[in-house]
Amino acid sequence: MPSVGQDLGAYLRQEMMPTVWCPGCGHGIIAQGIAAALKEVGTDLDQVVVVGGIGCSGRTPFYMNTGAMHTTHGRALAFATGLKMARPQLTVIVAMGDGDALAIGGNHFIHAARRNIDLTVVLYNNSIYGMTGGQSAPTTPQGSHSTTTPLGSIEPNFDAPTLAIAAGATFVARSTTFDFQEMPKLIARAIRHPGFSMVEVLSQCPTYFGRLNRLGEAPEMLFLERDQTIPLHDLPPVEITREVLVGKRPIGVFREEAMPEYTQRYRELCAAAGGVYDA
Ligand SMILES: Cc1ncc(C[n+]2csc(CCOP(=O)(O)OP(=O)(O)O)c2C)c(N)n1
Ligand code: SF4
Repeated sequence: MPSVGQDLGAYLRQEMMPTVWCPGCGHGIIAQGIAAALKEVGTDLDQVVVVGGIGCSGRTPFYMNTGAMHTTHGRALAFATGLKMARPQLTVIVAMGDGDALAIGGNHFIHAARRNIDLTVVLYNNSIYGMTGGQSAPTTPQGSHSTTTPLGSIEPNFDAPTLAIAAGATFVARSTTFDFQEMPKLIARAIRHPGFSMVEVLSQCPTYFGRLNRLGEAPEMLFLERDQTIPLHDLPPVEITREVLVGKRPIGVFREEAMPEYTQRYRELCAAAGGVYDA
């Protein structure tokens, strides 16, 4: 069973510690979750590449004992797509902030999902732009404070799983840093899934989101994650937007479906055309 807190030394670059993350940041819990998921899946680490964009979350590849790509803000999926097309045998995990994935990189996100290319996005959702000082993101809940919404955001926020499913992602799940036992299992399932997979992990940024919204320190924020979410299987089987019924965000697996995968279809196309796809 994968679990944060077990011995994950072989999966992390010890020489890069300590991390740049603030004390209490949820990003370290998610990075450990990815490490635990890799241990569970058992893939040779030489065959794994973790790709990151820019942002606090984008630092993740620095700490994983795998291949690493540190790319540009919002473009992590474009780099990951190129890598997967060139080397389809690799396991490619994309560590993305909510701003990275759904703001500047929103277009890459929906089109990677639409293609059903075999990439695993781990979406670090701390409801804010962390690295640049707490600006609002498309995930900032309506009414919440950020440095760019000092009176409270007037915009509705994106629901990442709904967006991913609508775009065509074939494995879609949500977890939290509070659920540190369950979260690596979902990431492991996503890695095993042969298609575009996304696990959104609700994470705490005590430095900006917590402070600007007076939510307390990291432990209080973790308890809020617990109190503001509900396991999917505890909900009535209606639409994904059922969170409006209970005022809580569902956690669990929203979609898991086998569909033709992009690099596979590309290989078949090349073969049918008599060409060579030699990756
Ligand atoms: C093209 C471009 N625009 C803007 C920036 C500045 N920038 C760096 S990180 C960041 C936001 C990071 O927020 P998020 O992606 O949510 O990640 P977090 O830091 O919260 O983990 C921004 C706007 C940049 N690096 N590149
Ligand atoms: S600014 Fe927020 S997201 Fe960035 S390291 Fe600090 S706590 Fe984490």
